Amino acid sequence: MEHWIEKIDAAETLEDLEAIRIALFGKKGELSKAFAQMKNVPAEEKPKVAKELNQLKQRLTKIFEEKKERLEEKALEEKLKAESIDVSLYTPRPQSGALHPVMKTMDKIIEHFASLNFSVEAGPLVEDEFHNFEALNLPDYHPARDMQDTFYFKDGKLLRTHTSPVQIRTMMRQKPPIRMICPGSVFRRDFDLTHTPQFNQVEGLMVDEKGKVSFANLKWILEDFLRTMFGDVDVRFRPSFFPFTEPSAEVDISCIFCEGKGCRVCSQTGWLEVLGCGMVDPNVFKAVGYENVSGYAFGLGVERFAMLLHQIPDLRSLFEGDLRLLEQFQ
Ligand code: 2U9
Repeated sequence: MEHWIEKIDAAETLEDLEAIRIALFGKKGELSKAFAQMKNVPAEEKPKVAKELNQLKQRLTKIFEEKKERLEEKALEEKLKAESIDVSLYTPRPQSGALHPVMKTMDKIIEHFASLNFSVEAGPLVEDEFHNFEALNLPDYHPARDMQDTFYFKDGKLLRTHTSPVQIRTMMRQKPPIRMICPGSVFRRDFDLTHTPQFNQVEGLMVDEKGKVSFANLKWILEDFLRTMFGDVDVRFRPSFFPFTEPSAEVDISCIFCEGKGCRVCSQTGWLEVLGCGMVDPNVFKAVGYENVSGYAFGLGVERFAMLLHQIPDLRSLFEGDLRLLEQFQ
């Protein structure tokens, strides 16, 4: 039986030890066989042999249990080692998202006007000819209503070409005074280096009793806004024409790249065109049933603002979804 002590000692794993347990202590194991042999031992020797056999069993059991304990400790140690987490190890940071520069710009514009108590309004992207054109003094022979310029549906509805129908809907829903902006997507059949079929506008509208809203108010509001957006710039108003405003103006800021000296971005003029505006045409007020009111309106393209603010040279990069652009705005 002494060889079992060597075997137990040589066991390297709990599996080795389990095989020994079965072969030595199992029902058909070596010890059971030895006890079974007791029937062949002469009666007078039985107490002595039985005593020796029991002592042997106790000794082997003790050695076995001690070995088992050591192997269990070793297995636990190995398991802990394998499962341990090194908190000092370098792990790459999870990629965090970023707001698209167009949305960042939109938020900045909205925040400015919201701080002046302008409400922020929204409306449907799919519009009808009345809200998108007729009510805005765009007669049906106007080129903007051509299939060439507007996305029409078969039922005569269309994708709004500006956010102005939101102002029409707001005026038809509410009484003056109105002080609102409407940011959102607009759609035009135009696709080249400087135009995309979908882009974003923010338009503004202020309406109150006749005489209460003047071109001077419009000038102040826009100069204040443009200096919030672009810093210490000069602002100039150039007479222009829009069907929905009279008088109308286009608004320029002194070039933020060359400070008005003349460069490639401003085509050597020293000025950058950023806005259109004017006093709301009386025909627009007639269309929504307003009387004895005056008001101003303005409109801007958000992509153009984003490009100027972040010095993005190519409009198309704003629409490509390239993560390398977004990563620069984290
Ligand atoms: C109502 C009445 C008047 C909104 C206006 C402009 C001038 C304008 C352009 C800027 C760049 C469009 O995105 S762009 O191409 N917009 O120049 N928008 S006045 O006038 C309105 C709007 C609604 C009821």
